[in-house]
Amino acid sequence: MTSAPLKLWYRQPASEWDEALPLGNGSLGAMVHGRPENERFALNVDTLWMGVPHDYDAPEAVKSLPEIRALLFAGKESEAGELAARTFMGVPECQTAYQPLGDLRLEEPGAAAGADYVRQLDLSNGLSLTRYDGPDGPREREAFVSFPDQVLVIRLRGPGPLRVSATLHPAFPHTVDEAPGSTLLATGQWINDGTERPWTADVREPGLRFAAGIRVLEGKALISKGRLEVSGEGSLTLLLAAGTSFVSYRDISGDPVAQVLSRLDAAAGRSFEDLRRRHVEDVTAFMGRVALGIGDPALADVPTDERLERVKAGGTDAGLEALHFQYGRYLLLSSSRPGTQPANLQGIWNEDIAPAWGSKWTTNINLQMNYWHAETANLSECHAPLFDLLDDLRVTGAKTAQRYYGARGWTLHHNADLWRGTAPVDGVWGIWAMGAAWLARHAWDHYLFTQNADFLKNRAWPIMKEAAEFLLDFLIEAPAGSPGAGYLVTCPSHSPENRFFKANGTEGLFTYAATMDLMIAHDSFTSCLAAIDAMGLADSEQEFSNAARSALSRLAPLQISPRDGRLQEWIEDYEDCEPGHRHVSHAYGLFPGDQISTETTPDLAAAIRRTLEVRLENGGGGTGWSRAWLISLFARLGDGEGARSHLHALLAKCTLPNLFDTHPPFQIDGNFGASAGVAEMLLQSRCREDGGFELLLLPALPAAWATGSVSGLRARGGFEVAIAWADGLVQSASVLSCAGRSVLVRAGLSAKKFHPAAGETLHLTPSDLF
Ligand code: FUC
Repeated sequence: MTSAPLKLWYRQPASEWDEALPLGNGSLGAMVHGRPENERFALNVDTLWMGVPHDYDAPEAVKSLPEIRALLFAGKESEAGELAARTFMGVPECQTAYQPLGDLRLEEPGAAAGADYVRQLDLSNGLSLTRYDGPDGPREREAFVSFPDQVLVIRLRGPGPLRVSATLHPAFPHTVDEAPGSTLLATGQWINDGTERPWTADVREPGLRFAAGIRVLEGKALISKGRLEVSGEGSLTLLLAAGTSFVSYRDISGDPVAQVLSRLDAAAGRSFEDLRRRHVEDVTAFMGRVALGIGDPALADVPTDERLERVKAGGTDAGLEALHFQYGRYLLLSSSRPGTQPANLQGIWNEDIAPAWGSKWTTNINLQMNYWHAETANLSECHAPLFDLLDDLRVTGAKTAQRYYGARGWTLHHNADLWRGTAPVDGVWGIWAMGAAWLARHAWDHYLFTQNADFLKNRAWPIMKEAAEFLLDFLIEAPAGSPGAGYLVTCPSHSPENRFFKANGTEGLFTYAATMDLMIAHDSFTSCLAAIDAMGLADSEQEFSNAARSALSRLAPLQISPRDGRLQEWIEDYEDCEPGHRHVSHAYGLFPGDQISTETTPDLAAAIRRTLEVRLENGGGGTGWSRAWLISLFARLGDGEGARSHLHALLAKCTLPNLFDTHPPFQIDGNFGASAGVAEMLLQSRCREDGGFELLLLPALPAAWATGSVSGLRARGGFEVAIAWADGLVQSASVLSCAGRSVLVRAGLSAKKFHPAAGETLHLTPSDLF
């Protein structure tokens, strides 16, 4: 089956930001509204945040740790919480927010959305196109944000004289001047204008300086009264560049004007065709790696918002599910490129001065989910900004580990911002020290997928080992008389962001040994031990290995509730305050972790299934990301219908007209998590005890995708896989081995082992597999 064209398209301009279409190169973002007469490009730069370099740690926190622990072990959660609220919270108690840059607006008198109006975004090449009417005939406006050339390029074409008036509207105080090269340049500095920002630091000092400049590449330019007037015949081309004074989380002395002018100078030295070709080559090289052919390609002729409406009305559209999968790939490619900041809660696209949750990096699910599809959906390079962030957090998080827990290694609580804050913030529920170990799994996974030994040794290992060292020091034996006595537990702890009722009716959220923590600790130690094997460091890391092995054997066990068969979320079998809570943290061991599987630990897998069922019976999956997580979890349970029902619900209930995920409001993790879920439905991979790898072809294929094909998915062990299937059965598969690892290929109940050489492709037919 062929894949349908990868286009989002509409018959009317965007009436609000949530309908506009995103362009980006990881750093510069633009939301294209497609308005003929008064076009709006809502702009972002990945480093434009509130604030200045800042250390959030409460310096004396560690002094109250023994008392907090003693109170928690004694079951006095509220007293522990009161003490922690006074002594343990970051200073200030909230972090800073990601900020919008502002707008580029284009006025084009006489232009209108006629009967043939169309606007579209082509995911395969990152080009946006708006077709509308001009006074002398049809016009086209094409736009793209180039990674190779670091500029937004806009080209207008049509018959008759063309005239456009361009203006810049930064969101913060600024001046607009003429700069060399007939550049209209806006420069300014972030200041606090008094906007109320919930869950956000109240920063008073002026912050980052920024600049944005526009220049004409094609056409006659005239700068007057803060406007760039452009005129010509046939076609006009405009360039925009933007930047901030951010150099690193410790240094904001950069020169944004020099950055903008040098980018414009470099881009202006090329023709429009050259800029376009370089951009298209760059994007297609990534987007073309994966093809997913499911559904009816003819539905691509229906506008995207109409297709979505049909799904909301109960319709089935597997092709829209495939488009949404590819959109998740496109959005990561556009918001996370080597050298940029990682994708935040909104990727890079944010128009609000007070964005929801500060549009930060929330690390108790959201940042991780942003990268769940980076490896499987063949965008490994897009993972790089996360590892750069982790390198910074290793430094700030090492101080936090010392100051809060007197521990080695590094830790991270439930949020990070541009200033690499790692202390607990927002409230006592922010006292959850497991962010580092969870994120370290990404570095390990990057190695597993790429088999890049150099990355493992030089980048992943310090991140992983130091996160595990923190846990070795942080874990503490639960004292006699307390639940879990004699076992190693995390303390303090919290199961993100859930609350419980104890048997005596009191409500709590602050605790010790939340199940998720035990799973993350298990994950951290087992992956470190596997990494030591892979690097051949058994001798030099003997002391660490012994400590990790011993801690593993002493971790408090996972428990199944004797009352209802669910996996317990806490050390005791508490009642949930909110049984349909959006977080399913204690399902971590099934996905993204691999401690639990239907084959190796069937009882625990069944307990997680029961946990998910009870959540769902009580209204669970209520936010976009929560719904997206369910797709991967049901895929790991081998339940294709379950997985697809959540993908369908995500589209029907949590998706905006531009296919952005809505929490609500817009939050990008649901897009990324859904793409990861789709990949997980089609292909799963895991490490085997014998050092080889295992691939599961079509482990959770739903009836609605009975016939189809996929190519370019990546698997642990350095494999790239293509599968074609009909009536739910594999027809053919090809497995390219990049690293020459042995592999057990499984399809349904069959399993066959192969030993491909590096660079060899196994071409498998049903007779090879069954
Ligand atoms: C966590 C979630 C919320 C939201 C926020 C950004 O606090 O519980 O639902 O996603 O992060």
